[in-house]
Amino acid sequence: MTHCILLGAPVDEGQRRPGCLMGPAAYRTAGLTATLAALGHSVEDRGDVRPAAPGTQTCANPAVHHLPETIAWTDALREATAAALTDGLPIIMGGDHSLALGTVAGVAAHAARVNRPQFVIWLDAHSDFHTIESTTSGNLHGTPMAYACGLPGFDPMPAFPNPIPGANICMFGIRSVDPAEHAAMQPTDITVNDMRVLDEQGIVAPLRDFLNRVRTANGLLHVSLDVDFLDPSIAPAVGTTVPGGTTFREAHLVMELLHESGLVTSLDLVELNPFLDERGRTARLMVDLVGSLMGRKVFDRPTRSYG
Ligand code: 4U7
Ligand code: MN
Ligand code: MN
Ligand code: MN
Repeated sequence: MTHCILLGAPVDEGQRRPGCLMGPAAYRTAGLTATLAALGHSVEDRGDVRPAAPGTQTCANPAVHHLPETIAWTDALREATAAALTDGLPIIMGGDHSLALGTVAGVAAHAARVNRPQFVIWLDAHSDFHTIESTTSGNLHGTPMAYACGLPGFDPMPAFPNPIPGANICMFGIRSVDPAEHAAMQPTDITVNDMRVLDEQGIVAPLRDFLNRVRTANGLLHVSLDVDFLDPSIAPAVGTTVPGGTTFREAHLVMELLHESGLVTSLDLVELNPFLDERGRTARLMVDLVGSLMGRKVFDRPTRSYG
């Protein structure tokens, strides 16, 4: 059984639709602690992370907003995530996806400390591969993957500790990539399983390939789950809806296979905007997905060779 550490990250500054700051309260209300406890895990809710007062950093891109606030969140979440990793499995309850600037930096810092390679699985409609210089929306929730890869163009931010090689990153659910992101990803070794790949091959084979690589390398595996990975018809509580997302069963299957792999060491839950939800259904679906990730199943089966 696992010691799960809940960290609230009510980050709203990385995009322009107020409401993601209500995410941690919605996960608590939807019963995340009880769900994990019912599966036999111990749960420690460390409350909401509190950033320091923002500084005065600026950048050349006039579209960018809330840069000092984002840097303050990045610093606070990097430290809180790295600290939690020494004690258990951190589950970061967001908050918009700019929080991953901090959480992924925290897992990378921990990986360097324990001398193991860091892997990331990015479940999202978007590649989030803008830099502070390239973003045209100015919404920094579209940047964390490029930051984690150590791309230039993040000057006002703290340097990313120990950038993650593209070969250690696997994306699923992708169906919205801006031209600048596409160009920036081209030279990398990131595995981009866009929706076309899932339609043709299903989700099992590409996921198994990646999990086998994580296992062979004895890597740490961070999962970043953006609500818009899911089709908006089942998960409406998100600011950036993109049609053609994953189904209920595809999403649960990813979580079930991740559980069977035994490889997951940290998890982000991001982009839930409870203000846009329908009677809590998206929050409950996200909590149920965490249940599958942490071992809920209908029947016990002998563990198969799914990575
Ligand atoms: B999310 C976008 F233009 N690429 O940069 C941008 F399409 O965390 C969207 O994945 C970013 O939800 C979405 O604003 C960030 C847009
Ligand atoms: Mn995202
Ligand atoms: Mn997204
Ligand atoms: Mn979004």
